[in-house]
Parts: sequence; C-alpha cells; structure tokens
Amino acid sequence: MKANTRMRGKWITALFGLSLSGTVGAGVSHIGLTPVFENLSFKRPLLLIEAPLQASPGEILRATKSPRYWYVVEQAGRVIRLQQLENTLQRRVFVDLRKQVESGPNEAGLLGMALDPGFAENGHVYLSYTRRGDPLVSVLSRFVSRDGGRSLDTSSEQILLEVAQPYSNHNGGNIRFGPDGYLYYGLGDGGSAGDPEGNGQNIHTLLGALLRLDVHRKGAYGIPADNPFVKNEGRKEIFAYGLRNPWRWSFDRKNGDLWLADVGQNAWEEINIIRAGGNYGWNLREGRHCYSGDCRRPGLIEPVAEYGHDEGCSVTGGYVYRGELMPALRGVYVFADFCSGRVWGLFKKGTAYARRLLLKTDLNIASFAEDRLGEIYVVDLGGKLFRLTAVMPE
Ligand SMILES: [Ca+2]
Repeated sequence: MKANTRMRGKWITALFGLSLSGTVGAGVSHIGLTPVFENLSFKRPLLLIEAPLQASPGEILRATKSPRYWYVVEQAGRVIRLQQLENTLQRRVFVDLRKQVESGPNEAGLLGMALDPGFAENGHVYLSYTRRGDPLVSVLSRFVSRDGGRSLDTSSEQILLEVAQPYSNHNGGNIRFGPDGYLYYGLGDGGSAGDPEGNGQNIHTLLGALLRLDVHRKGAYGIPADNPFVKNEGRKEIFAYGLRNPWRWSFDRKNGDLWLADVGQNAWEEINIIRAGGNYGWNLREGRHCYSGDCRRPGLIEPVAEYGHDEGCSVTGGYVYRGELMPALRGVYVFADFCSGRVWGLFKKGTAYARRLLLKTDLNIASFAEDRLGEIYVVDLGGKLFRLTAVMPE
C-alpha cells in the first residue's frame, strides 16, 4: 500500500469480466469475484489465512465436509477466527493486540501472520506488527495458542526481532514460511521517499531486504547455514535486498518459487522472482529504469514484469494459481494494483512473462489469499472478501 493513496473504502459485489483472449478453453472466458463470508465485514482487513487441515490426510478428499478455519488479520491489531462447517460459520476474536499495535500511519499496523508448519502440534503463531512509540519499531514475535487454534495467549509473546523504523511508511511486514521450513520476513527501505538513507543498497541494515530466519532453534532465531551473507560481509539474516517496500509476496506451492511484488516510487511497479543473495536494484533502479546513482552497474536483477503509474500506483503481490476453479489460469501469477483495482495475470511465454488484464474492480486490494486447495481470494481493505472464480460469459 502507499501512504498517499486515497482510501475509497467502497466495494462492490458485481462480477466484472474481461476476455482472456487466446488463452481460454473449455468455455471459460471470464474471471470474476464471488463474495465469501458475505454476512461479515471486517475493519481494514489485510490478510486472510486458512489454517491447515487438522485431520488425517484422507480427510482432504472430503474437504467440503471437514471444518475449515480461517483467520482474518485486521490492520489495527486484531485477528478474527472463522470456523466454517458446511453451511454454518462461527466468528470469534483470535487475538487483540490493538493496545500495542500502531496503525495510525497508513502502512503501519498488524501486517503479517504465519502459522508454524508444526502449528497443529505446537500452536505457534508468528505475528509481525508496528509497535507504538517513537520511533516506530517493526516487531516480529512468536505467540502460542493453547486451545487448538481458537485463541492466542497474549502473555506468551516472545519477541524475536525488532527493527527501528526511521519513517512511518514502507514497513513491509509480510511473513511466511518457505517450503524449506524457514521464516521469511520482508522489510521496506525505512520510508520517506526515494530511500534517503540508502537502506535498499545497504547490506548492513535489515531494511530494504527480505530476511530468512530459522525460528525453530533455541533463543530468538538462528541463521540458516546457506543464507547468502553467512560467509560474506553483510547482515546474515538477509536473503535478498535492494527492495523498496515488499508489501506482499508468496511461494509457488508447486515449485517453491518466491514471487515478490515491490511497490514503486512515482513511476514503476514491479514483480520479481527472488534468488538467494539477489540485489533487486532499489534505489538505483525503479523497475527496469534508472532512479539514481550508478543505476547501470552490473548485478542488479531486473523484475520479471513491471507497469507504469498510468495503470495504478501500488502493486499488491498475489499467487501463482494452482487451483481447480479457473483452468485457464493454472500456472499464472495473479496480482493487482491497490489504487486502480486492476487484477492481472503473468502468463509465461518462453523465458519471459506476458501481463494480461484479468479483471477491473473498484476495490482497494490489500492482499490476495490462497486456500488449502489452491484457490485464490481477494482481500479488500474496505472490509470484504472475495474468491476469484471463472464465470461464464453472459
Ligand atoms: Ca527492483
């Protein structure tokens, strides 16, 4: 998200469709939005997370009969738990950290949540938030649920990492476990505009970087032995750097590829595939373009796609689609622009990617979500949630 963005807060439930010309088969030619949890509204929701199935593997085959649990993260510091069993839906507060979370600045708040891969056994939940105070501090903490995921014990908080924020914007904050079992944590460049402190290119600060942490060791965290700066100069937590504000990013559930959308300054929004040790260019480059300094020096990794501010102003990264409902989108990376509400797909063409408009919306898309079946959801900051679906043309 971007600080200077007007918050429309409006949402619509109508379906919009644009033809996926040339890619479409089996009579599916439109992509639309279907409201989910229709009777509920959330306050500035940022994330939707489905809990893993807590049953025997065979239960997956009867997914529609099994209870499904969801967590909706609200920016102000609350997480709502939804329990869906066939047609009934129960809602309760999972955790309320509003007293300690600062959500005044537009890009501050409870920004990230990840369930431990061993959540069913250990109840561990990781939260990333902006803590009240001056300066603002980005906090990564572990909490424990002692009641099977129904609520979080706030007294269990163990702070793993604190990073002071020189300015109020570009807090990043997304956290996720990779397929390698390590916790990844994205931090913006510290904020203001143009990266005045040069944090993006500075490997001695955790700002402007994607971190990779081993949170399954004793103490706060350990450094994975193959992190790129373990044997080199630079902070050992860093996995990749040269990032401006990695607001949303995800792993491809099929092959583990790490797709990261980096919010641009005034001109270009970009999508990256992250490699260990990679320098993604900010603030020398904005997208594929010179921004400042020695912007043509070798070693800066280009985004796989970009778009200009004639089509939006703040990219929201999504997912590579691996579900069943939209066959035409299988293997396609789906993402959006927060300001324009447009949703695109990146279709692989040889070694490059072609960007195609999938859908126009009037939403402020804060995040996408992926359920356990690989279906994709849209989280609108205005308070509503939707599933992306294929719709028949009228
Ligand atoms: Ca870049």
